[in-house]
Amino acid sequence: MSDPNKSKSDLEDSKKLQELLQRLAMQQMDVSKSQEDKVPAEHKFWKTQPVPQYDEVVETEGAIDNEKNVQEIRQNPYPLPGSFDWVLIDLENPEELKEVYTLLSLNYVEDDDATFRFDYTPEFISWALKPPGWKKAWHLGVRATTNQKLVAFISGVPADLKIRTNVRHLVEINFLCIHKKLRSKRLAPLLIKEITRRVNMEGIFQATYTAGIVIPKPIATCRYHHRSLNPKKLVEIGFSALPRGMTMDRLVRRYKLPNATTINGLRPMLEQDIVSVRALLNRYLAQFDYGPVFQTDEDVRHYFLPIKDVVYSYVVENRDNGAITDFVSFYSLPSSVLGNPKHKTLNAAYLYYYATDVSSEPVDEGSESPKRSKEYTQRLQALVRNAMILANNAGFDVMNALELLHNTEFIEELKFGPGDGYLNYYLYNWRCPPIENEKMALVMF
Ligand code: MYA
Repeated sequence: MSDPNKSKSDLEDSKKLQELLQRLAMQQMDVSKSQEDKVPAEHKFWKTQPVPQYDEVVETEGAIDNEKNVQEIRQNPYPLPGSFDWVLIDLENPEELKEVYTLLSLNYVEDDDATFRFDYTPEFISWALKPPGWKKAWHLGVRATTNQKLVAFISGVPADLKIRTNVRHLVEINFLCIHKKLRSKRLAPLLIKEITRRVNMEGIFQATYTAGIVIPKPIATCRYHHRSLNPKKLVEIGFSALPRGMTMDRLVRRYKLPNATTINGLRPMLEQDIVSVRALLNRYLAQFDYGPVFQTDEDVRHYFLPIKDVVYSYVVENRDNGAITDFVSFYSLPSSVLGNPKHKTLNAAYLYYYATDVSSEPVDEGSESPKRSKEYTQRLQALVRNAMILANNAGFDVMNALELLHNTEFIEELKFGPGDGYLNYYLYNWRCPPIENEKMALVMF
């Protein structure tokens, strides 16, 4: 006969042990205190997937599961509970695009206090999910059988990612969303398994994705930093607080920017710049351990040619010889301000990719934190400061930047402040030792 008390205490012991292991693993991973409460107690789903578990010390790099032939892959969709159906969303159809927009605008990522919720526009969603090589098979939805309402979504887009010395052709998974009324019913694992199957059917076996939550097992964790452009509005909506002893006037003065840009030859990127921008970006990004490789001009055209209210890109053209020496970009991702009587939308610009021909080689080789040349640091500061001026002129309230690339070269100097948010980076079916923030160069939406 079983002893219910004993089994309870066994259960508690094993739970405690697991929590301890997780805590230890997180210490190893350097997960900050504020991240700890984002870690669920156990991972019924993720422990079955080809990802390293928290206690695995990853030292080698490579696939976890072997690649399969198409015939070995499950041919039929995973069954959904009775009242739901899989659908492929046609994002070229404005009505279906609107349905995805509505699902996300009401149910996608919120901050911890439910004050802000991402409000990706239809134009943005269409841009983000239809890069060269996109597939409708990877725009996967779930509809309620009775009224055909779209209640869940997950997407993948093809990408080429440099992971240390390898370049993998894989998918970026994003926009996983389940209607608020259908949460905690284990629908997410089904969406993930079904998109995995559909990606595998195309001969791809790795994915990268980012999330605010901690699951097994991040390869990097990057903090968000915020640079106020419209400090008064940011205080009014509770995005930032008026520091003690500071008046609003002083705060406004602290973040004031000029209207005119300061770099000679800085101008919006044009069609004619695509080839040069591609070369410059690939050259610059090659120094990082985790970042995109732009394989074709079409990729660069898609991701960087400016689209109003979506993506903003600028080049610096040398007026003597016409060479493109620098590049900087940001994208527009508004958030709904929830329950504020005065403001409905927070207009946020997210720093995207940048590149320069000024050498970023450390000038004091061997020291623990590499110091780069003054010329390089000043160049990055000027580029991002000019991006801030342009974002401010375009009506953005804040510029956000992750702690990756060489962003620490300008974050403090340009008055970015550390935020509460962290973004964890993951790989599916690819072992990879942890990567330092300043070797990370992948910016996802
Ligand atoms: S990140 C953005 C995620 N979206 C949101 O945060 C929007 C608001 N939230 C929701 O819509 C729901 O809460 C979601 C979970 C849908 C997130 N990534 O159905 P459940 C695991 C991975 O009961 P729900 C983005 O889009 C969770 O740990 N797993 O939960 C990238 C648990 O598993 P386990 C997640 O709350 C997405 C299980 O799901 C996430 O109703 C990358 C619970 O399921 C998350 N963000 O729904 C996806 N959140 O028990 C992975 C929860 O094991 C892609 N879970 O802890 C993997 C690669 C696939 C392709 C491979 C190709 C080769």
